[in-house]
Amino acid sequence: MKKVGIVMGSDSDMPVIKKATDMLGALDIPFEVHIYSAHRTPAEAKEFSQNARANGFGVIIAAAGMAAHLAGAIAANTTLPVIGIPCKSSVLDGMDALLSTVMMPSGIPVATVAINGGANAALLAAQILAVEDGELAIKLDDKRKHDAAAVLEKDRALASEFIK
Ligand code: RP5
Repeated sequence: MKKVGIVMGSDSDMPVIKKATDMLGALDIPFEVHIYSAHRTPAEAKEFSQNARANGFGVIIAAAGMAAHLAGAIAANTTLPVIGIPCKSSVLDGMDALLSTVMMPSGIPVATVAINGGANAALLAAQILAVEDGELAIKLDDKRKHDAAAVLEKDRALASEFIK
C-alpha cells in the first residue's frame, strides 16, 4: 500500500497530527511524519514534495497554522493529492490558517479539512488510497457502520430519560 506523508510546519502542530496518526494507525495505513516549514525550511519541504511519489507516498497531509503556506507550497511541487489542515493559533483562532490553506489559486489544488481536523484529514487520505484498495474500502465501510451504531446506541440511552 502507498504511504501517507504527513508534514507539519512546527512541532507545536503535533496535537493535531496525533489525531491523524491515531486514525491511520487504526486503519493499518503506513505513514511518515516530518517537520518541514514553508518559510523556515523551504528547501526541505520542496525536496520532500518533489520526491514523494518516487518514495512511495500516495497522498500528503500538510498541517500548518498562522499564515499557512505549507499545503500550497507542497502542492506546488507534486501532483499527488494534498490535504491541508489549518491549525488553530492563539491570535485569530485558526481563521488565518483556514483562509491561507483553502483559498488556493486555480491550478494548484489543496483539499482543505476543518480547522484542527486531523482525523478527517486521515480519513480523506484513506478514502483516496481506497480508490485502488478494496480491502481498505471495506475497512472504511465497517468504520462508518460502527460509528453509526454508536450514535444509535446513544439515542437509545437518551430515550429512557427524555421520551415520556
Ligand atoms: C506555522 O506557524 C506552524 O505550522 C505553526 O502552526 C505556527 C507557529 O509555529 P511555532 O512558532 O509554534 O513554531 O508555521
